Amino acid sequence: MSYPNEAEFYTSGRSSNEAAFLYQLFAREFGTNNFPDCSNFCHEPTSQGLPAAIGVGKGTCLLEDFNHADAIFIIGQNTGTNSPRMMTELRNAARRGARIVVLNPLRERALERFQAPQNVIEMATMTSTPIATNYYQVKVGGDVAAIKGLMKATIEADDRALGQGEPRILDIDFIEGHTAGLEPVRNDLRDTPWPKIERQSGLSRSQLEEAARVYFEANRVMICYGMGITQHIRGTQNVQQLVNLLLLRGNIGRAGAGILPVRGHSNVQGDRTVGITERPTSEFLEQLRRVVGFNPPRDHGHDVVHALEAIVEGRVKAFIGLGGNFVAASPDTTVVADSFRKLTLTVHIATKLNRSHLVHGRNALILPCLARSEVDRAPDGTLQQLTIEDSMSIVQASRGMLVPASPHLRSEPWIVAHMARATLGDKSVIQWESLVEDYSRIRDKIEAVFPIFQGYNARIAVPGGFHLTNSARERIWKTPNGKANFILFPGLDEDEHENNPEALWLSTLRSHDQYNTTVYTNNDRYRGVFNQRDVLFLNKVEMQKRNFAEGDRVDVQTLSSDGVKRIVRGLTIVPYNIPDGSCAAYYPETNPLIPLHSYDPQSGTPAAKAIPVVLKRSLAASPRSAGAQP
Ligand SMILES: Nc1nc2c(c(=O)[nH]1)N[C@H]1C(S)=C(S)[C@@H](COP(=O)(O)OP(=O)(O)OC[C@H]3O[C@@H](n4cnc5c(=O)[nH]c(N)nc54)[C@H](O)[C@@H]3O)O[C@H]1N2
Ligand SMILES: Nc1nc2c(c(=O)[nH]1)N[C@H]1C(S)=C(S)[C@@H](COP(=O)(O)OP(=O)(O)OC[C@H]3O[C@@H](n4cnc5c(=O)[nH]c(N)nc54)[C@H](O)[C@@H]3O)O[C@H]1N2
Ligand SMILES: [Mo]
Repeated sequence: MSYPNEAEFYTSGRSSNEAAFLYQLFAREFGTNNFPDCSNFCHEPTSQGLPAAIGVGKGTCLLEDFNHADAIFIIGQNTGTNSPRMMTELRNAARRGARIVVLNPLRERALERFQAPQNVIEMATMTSTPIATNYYQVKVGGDVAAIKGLMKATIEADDRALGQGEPRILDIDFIEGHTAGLEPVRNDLRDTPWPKIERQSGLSRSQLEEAARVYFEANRVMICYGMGITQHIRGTQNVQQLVNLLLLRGNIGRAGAGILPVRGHSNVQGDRTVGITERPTSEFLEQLRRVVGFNPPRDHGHDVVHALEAIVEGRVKAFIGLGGNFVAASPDTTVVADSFRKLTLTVHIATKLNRSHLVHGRNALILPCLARSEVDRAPDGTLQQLTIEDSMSIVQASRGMLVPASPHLRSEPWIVAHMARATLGDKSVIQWESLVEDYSRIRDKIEAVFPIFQGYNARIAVPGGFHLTNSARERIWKTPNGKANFILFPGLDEDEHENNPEALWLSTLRSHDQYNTTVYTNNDRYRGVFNQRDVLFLNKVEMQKRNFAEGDRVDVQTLSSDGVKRIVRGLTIVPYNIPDGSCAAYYPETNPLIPLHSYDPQSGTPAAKAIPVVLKRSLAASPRSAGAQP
């Protein structure tokens, strides 16, 4: 391995487009494409799964689509806690009579009823708006089966309509004019028996038929989804099955319809758009070479799991983090932390101290930086602007307003530029100092590399910013065959632990009062959990089977065949309405339970939402588990 490839350049998705663009320039001029990125933890199944299906790796919806949809599916996403702004759209849609269908193992309160904090009448009268019209508690990891069930029921209804000479259920014009690949998918659905779908999804045939009816009786349907879909061994296939379902009725590329991956960090999508990728295309690299004047490395680099593997195997010397809390967010935390301590150099550019800063290499730098909300002045005194791109591909500028925490703080772009200068010296062909004197110069470079940013500086001057065009939204399919593709996922996986009566599938979740690895309080108000986080949600049937009572403490151990013992001790049982065979606990405390090798092979996203585990009565003296913290 060459020397530059012994460095890993991690990004957490809070950085602006400007900082992210400079960061990838720095790493590439240094000589590597090692870009583990927090989207690898998150929506990589979207970025990997959608291009083959619809020709773009992003969602196709805009906020205004919520005003036109007749039905909105919310799958594996805890909107009330993690996307509170979207609740306004859902509430308005519910009030005008749109059907809202939820697929989630947990009954998330805000998706059942929502009290709008801005609504004076609701707050004063303690009333609320019902949100979900249909709520289905799919088993943890049961989504492929559930979505196949929805498609099977839709196709069966179409077969009946055809037989009775009634109007078709499938959008035949759209299918014939715009898509390819339906036949094998249809045959596979016919061959997949209902009892198997029921067993794997945890939902009955009649529930799935009812949900399918909502789907095909609606004219315009949106599907929104989150980590409950992506963080699985089959994450990419999950995403593609959602597209299949939408394509059956032409629900992509029309107002009120489409697919909406609900993103996490404010700029996780933008960072990707401006070049943070470990697998750059040759066209992009060629364009970069023309614009910036150095020859970027061509070999593909590391994503998160490959970076982690390299770190654990001792093939890495340096880790640089542009934001984030990489060690705590990672699977197999205990092993990962030990390996981090063997690195030669760790560097963190951060707004807040966190656990990863303490799990450091032999040389360690923590470089505090300005947050985007803080005032950032150019040398000439003017306020600098930064831009980000949201889940709907809207690019917007902002200027920091708050007084910086210290007069000595520098911005992310400034720090990246000066790190680059210090590392690359005069050999560098980039005018680092000049670029960070005025960030509009960085935007000019971004525009020169990526034609979709044409007129960048002028367009962000318009209030509301601008929309990066999305071909699939216009029904232009940038796939190799020029069509929207149904993508076959043949059969259904067997549940490898089905015959183990002890086994449960554990999902790891966020509470209301945390932002990823930052825990603000130990409360999770919508789920009714207060003053504790060391909990395990389990239903009463599974509790009785194991002779557990509310408040009992258990050790949770991963079932895996690699001989490594992964255990988190002393979680308190909280009886909860969650399907049989499933349980849930909070992230990041339970990350030591996720084997590093347990990830979606197509996207590299760790399977944080379905870990096979067994429970043992705990002998641990204190609820804080010894094994849980690195
Ligand atoms: N307040 C707050 N907001 C945040 C964050 C935060 O930590 N706090 N994090 C940000 C980030 S980076 C992200 S990626 C997003 C994450 O936002 P979400 O995608 O909502 O993430 P999670 O809370 O991990 O869990 C998602 C939901 O999936 C459900 N679920 C679990 N397993 C399954 C399953 O097998 N199938 C199905 N269908 N559902 C399942 C859970 O019950 C939960 O409701 O939120 C962002 N916004
Ligand atoms: N088991 C399990 N594991 C998971 C998940 C799960 O659901 N279950 N979710 C995964 C997901 S979706 C994600 S996105 C990752 C999160 O992984 P990360 O993005 O690595 O983690 P965060 O907790 O968001 O990082 C918080 C830190 O970022 C820094 N920070 C915040 N804002 C800024 C900024 O503007 N600039 C800079 N330079 N630094 C800043 C602060 O120092 C803060 O402490 O975790 C993943 N891990
Ligand atoms: Mo995320």
